[in-house]
Amino acid sequence: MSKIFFVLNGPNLNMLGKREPGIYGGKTLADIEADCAAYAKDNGFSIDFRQSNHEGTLVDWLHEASEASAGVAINAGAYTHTSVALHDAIRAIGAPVVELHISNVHAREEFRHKSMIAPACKGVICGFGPHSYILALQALKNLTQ
Ligand code: CA2
Repeated sequence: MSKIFFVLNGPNLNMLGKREPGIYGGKTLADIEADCAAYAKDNGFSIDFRQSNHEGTLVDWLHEASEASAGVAINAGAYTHTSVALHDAIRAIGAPVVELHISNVHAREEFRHKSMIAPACKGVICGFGPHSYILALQALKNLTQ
């Protein structure tokens, strides 16, 4: 059976493509999911792509990923900058986790420069637009081969 990676998305990412195209581009989250699924298929693995606006749900999904996946790519949205709960959940699971962002958070407001989850992750990818998702999946593939 092929390897599965979870791709988890946090708050407001369901709004992609509908507002703020100058920062996040014109693709919807469904477009990004389709790109990730196509990349996964080309590379012999599969993805489980999810979005929630709720911190606890993301914690539950990280726990689930520990049993059900080979690794996690996470765009935790604004929870990146605030969530000790996500930091602890990432530390608690065995699967490798890659943090990703569409925008270059370091070129934006100062409150986006700090990631609560980065120290718990294998690495961080940001600033490449929706292609950041593909780069995160490529990193997971390399980490788990
Ligand atoms: O650049 C990223 O991927 C972010 O994780 C996006 C988050 C932001 O809080 C992070 O600092 C960086 C925001 C999620 C998307 O928010 C939208 C708001 C309005 C319209 C469309 C998307």
